[in-house]
Amino acid sequence: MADFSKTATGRGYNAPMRFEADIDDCEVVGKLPSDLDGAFFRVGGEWYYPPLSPDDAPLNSDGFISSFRFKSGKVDFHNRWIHTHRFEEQRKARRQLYGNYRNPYTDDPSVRDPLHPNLRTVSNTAPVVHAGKLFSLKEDGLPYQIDPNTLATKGTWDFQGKWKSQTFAAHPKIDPLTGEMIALGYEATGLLSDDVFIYTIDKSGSVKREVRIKQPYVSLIHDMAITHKHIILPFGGYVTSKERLAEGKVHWGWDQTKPSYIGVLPRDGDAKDLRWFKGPERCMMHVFNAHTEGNKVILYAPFYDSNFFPFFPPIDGSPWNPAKARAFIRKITLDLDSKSDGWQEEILWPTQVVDLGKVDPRVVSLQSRYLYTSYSDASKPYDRDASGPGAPARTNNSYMRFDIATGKVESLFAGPTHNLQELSFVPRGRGEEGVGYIVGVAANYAEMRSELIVADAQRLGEGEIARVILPFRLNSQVHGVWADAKELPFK
Ligand code: V55
Ligand code: FE
Repeated sequence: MADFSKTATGRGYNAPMRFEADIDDCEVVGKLPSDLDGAFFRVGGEWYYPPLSPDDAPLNSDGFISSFRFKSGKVDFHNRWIHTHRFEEQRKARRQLYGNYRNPYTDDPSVRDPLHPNLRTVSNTAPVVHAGKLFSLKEDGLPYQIDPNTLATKGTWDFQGKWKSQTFAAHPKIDPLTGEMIALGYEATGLLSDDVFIYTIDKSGSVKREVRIKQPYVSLIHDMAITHKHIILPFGGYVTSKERLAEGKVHWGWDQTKPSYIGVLPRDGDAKDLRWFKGPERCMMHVFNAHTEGNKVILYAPFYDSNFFPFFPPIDGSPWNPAKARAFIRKITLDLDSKSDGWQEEILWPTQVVDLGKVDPRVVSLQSRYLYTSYSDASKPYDRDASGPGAPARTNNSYMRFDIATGKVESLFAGPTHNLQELSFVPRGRGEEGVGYIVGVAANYAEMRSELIVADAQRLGEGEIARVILPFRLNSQVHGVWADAKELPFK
């Protein structure tokens, strides 16, 4: 029942591991900083059973969470499946029951779930920590609350019944000044609906505001940004329809004729105060940060020129174009005084980057100086021959810090058989932006194992401080987050 040999990632580095692990006092090369007290949580997908169809998207794999708990210069590791409704159902049936990515019409006939997206979510996208709780998120369902010590799944969370959207997108933003979490759900009133609900949740975790808006067309609003005054809603290109779901396709296809949009909503405003700006074909997945300057909103984001995901193919039948799936560090200016509905865009650095960016969480919503992500430094070696099966043609071999003030990049090369996943920022000290650590997982294709890199965020050019060695491969991460010991009830 669990034959993975016919799936794209059935063998080699990305083959599913399908086991949970606990390692006390992991192997460390170098010396972990003794002031690291907290945990790095990472969420991604791992197929428990192979997908029913070869056309399914890898983003439909079952949610899987890991933690690296740092304390007193030591680190413990844990790994767990997220026990979603659907995970439990397939485990009971001892086979895959659920069909294509966000298409309930492709489920096994034995699935009798009502058409509520929450029963289908795999919760495989991002961890978030707010008001003393840890959650795992995916944009098609509600958050699942996770025990930060054991990683056991505690069930879905609807904010004491005050979260009315059926969905909760994976990239809420936490305002470092107020402790509020701004979050949204799209397709909020059901599959294919154009309703978007936007919430402000106060620092104690209670819903304080709700704004209900309509989207110009139904599309994934994957990420969002906040400033001290505005909520920013970028989306574009991906489309869905009743017809494509009836045909059994994955939820999204790419429509190159569709404009991109960026919504700007005042944080204290209502639906009538929302302004949509319109732009060219763009795949708007993740943001770095945004701030408001007078009557302008400045957004830094590594958007792609066009469709990044080959498994959400163009709806016109044309082949996916890798040459346009390139992300750059973009500065987007939205002028609220302007009569036009366009925006200004500037590419700040000529080299392509990975669209998984971070800033120091203490400057979210404020003017920031540093942007962090990874990229493929072509001047560095890649030993493909020493890398095992499953190693890609090109790797993301370096972390980078981009200095907005000077345009300078400082980078850290992870190694000749290494591919970096998303990094996270660990704040340290009294609040000065950029003071802290960078942590993130690297795939080591030669050793067929995962390694966690710990680096000084102000000294990337000097190389890492320490590397945590796991004796096995980790699933591929989508997103991760650092939680300080004070933020969660750690044992
Ligand atoms: C993304 C990830 C998703 C998804 C939609 O990175 C978009 C973008 C891991 O799931 O469902
Ligand atoms: Fe994301």
